[in-house]
Amino acid sequence: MATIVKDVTLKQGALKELLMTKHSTYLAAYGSKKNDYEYCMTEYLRLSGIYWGLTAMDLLGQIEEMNKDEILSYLNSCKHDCGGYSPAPQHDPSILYTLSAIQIACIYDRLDVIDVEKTVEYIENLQNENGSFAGDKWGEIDTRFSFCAIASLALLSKLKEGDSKVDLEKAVDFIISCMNFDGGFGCRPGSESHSGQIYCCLGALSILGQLHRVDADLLGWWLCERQLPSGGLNGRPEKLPDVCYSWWVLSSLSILGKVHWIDSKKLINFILASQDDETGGIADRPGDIVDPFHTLFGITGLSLLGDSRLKKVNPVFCMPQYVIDRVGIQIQTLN
Ligand code: GRG
Repeated sequence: MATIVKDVTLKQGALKELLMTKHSTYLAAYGSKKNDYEYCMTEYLRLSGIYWGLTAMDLLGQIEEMNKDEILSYLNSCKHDCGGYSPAPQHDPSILYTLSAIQIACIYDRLDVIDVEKTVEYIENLQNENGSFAGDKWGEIDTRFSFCAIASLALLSKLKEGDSKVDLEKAVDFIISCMNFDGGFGCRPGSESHSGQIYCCLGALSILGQLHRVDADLLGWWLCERQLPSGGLNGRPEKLPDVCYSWWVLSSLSILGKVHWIDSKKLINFILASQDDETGGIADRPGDIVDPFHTLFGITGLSLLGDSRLKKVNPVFCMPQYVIDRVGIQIQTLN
């Protein structure tokens, strides 16, 4: 039976230039339109949204255009007594937004705004007996949360023996138990491989220096099969391409030392064709509506592919490399 390849076609005359100024204008304006429908509807992920915008602006060399005092005061308003952070005030804290909070504080070199001891305690309390992590007090388990826990501890410089009660060995064992026959990883043991989860698992293993437990060739092959004739990447077989996989797939290949296994020129064309030359910003695919999430991952994808106009991004933390250097973290990569 023939396989049907779901894909899009890039238009003749599609954009071929990175619209740096348009993107920074779009991102800087995003936070100032607080009454917009779209802004109100995305409150439930606000703190991550701020991290996406701030990181993209920093990579574009425009971080000064962001309102630092407003951002740090908002960050503080999302802090809970338990040490966790919520996406917005009066929402429940979760490990997802706790990582975003720490990332924002690190980018601004203001880790002093975090109550490190409390936040480490929050993370410790989310670990289960089998090494997995819950995302919040409601208990859902997902390898995304394992990544958030490990990355948060790393950024807080709390990964050394005795720094926390987190059982790192068990954390690694749980991640490995989510590895599939195709070399990829899912959200829980037995779940389908998905590029987003693969990024999380490889990222956590890289931070903990455990990449030898991965079948790099098998996984690298699965990841480079995500590239479609349009040049865009999908997140798993038989799915449409999406600019965000220029991050989830490419960062994973970067950790494995295999970025050259995909056709970078075609991927660059796909990302550039997904820009909006009127509003600025990048969409999931050409012709769709732009948003800060896809704008960040288009830019980070281009940075990983070596676009010299952008600052270098770290493939594990999805933060500017100079910030990771300043914190003093050394990640493991292969080759
Ligand atoms: C520091 C960048 C960073 C992340 C923190 C939250 C997290 C850790 C990672 C998320 C990884 C993930 C699961 C990404 C995938 C997101 C996504 C576009 C999911 C869509 O899934 P489907 O099934 O889409 O709706 P497909 O493309 O499979 O149809």
